[in-house]
Amino acid sequence: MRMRFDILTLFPNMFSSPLRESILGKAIERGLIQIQTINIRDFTLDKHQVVDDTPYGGGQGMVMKVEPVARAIESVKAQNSPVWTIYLTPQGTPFNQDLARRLSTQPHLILLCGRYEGVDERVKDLFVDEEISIGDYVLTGGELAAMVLVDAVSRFIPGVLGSDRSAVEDSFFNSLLEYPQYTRPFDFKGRCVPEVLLSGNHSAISLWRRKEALRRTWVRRPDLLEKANLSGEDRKLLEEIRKSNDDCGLGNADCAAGSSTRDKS
Ligand code: 4GX
Repeated sequence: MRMRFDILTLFPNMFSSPLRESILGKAIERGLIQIQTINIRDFTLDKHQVVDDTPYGGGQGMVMKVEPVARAIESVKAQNSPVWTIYLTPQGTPFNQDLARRLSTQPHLILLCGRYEGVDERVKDLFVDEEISIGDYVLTGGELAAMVLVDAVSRFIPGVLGSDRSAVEDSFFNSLLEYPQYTRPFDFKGRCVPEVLLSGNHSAISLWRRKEALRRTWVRRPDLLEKANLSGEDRKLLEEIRKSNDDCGLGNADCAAGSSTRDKS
């Protein structure tokens, strides 16, 4: 069951490259997701294709007119199938991984991208099911926010990340930040890979990774630790972290000696 995204925008060209490269590009090729852009300007009826107008009551800027947006949304809905309509706005519900997962269960989303001072309020009253914000900052339009949403939601569609991976296993999903990752070379400008990762001792590696994930979360995002599902072992590791004067795993004390022999190449 492929998931469909219809993106309503005044700038459809913005979407051509970002959503068609790499993982999402392959997901489209394989028919797992379908992304269509619809130019709201194509739904104007006047000669000059006007999509905005001055606000009633006065004030700065322009407001997107209700009729072209309404006609664009109705043209998508006319192809029947149930659809959930989202408006991207700083006034919306904060977007997060849980919301991305919930939206991934919808078969068809309409993403409405506002420009200027936003859309006429009656668009939201009559056509929008949910308002979503990707964060507390102001963009020049909803397009980048829509791309963020499509990307994060698509990762939950089975097969999009490939058969051996799923977004459900991501550690953010379990409320912890990720542990540090390394690849070759072993020694880069005197900064070495932690020895435990070369030990071949899988239980020691797992323990180290869990501890570094906990350490990072404790240092950078203590708010996530409150919500995390911590085991007794996790609490013990956190106690060690609190007691130690470690510097987030960035210490590289034993780097110099014999490093070249440790390169896997
Ligand atoms: N998360 N923007 C919407 C137009 C606008 C202006 C005022 C309503 C009121 C954004 C965000 C975001 C910029 C999209 C302004 N709409 N969207 N646009 N942050 O900043 O989603």
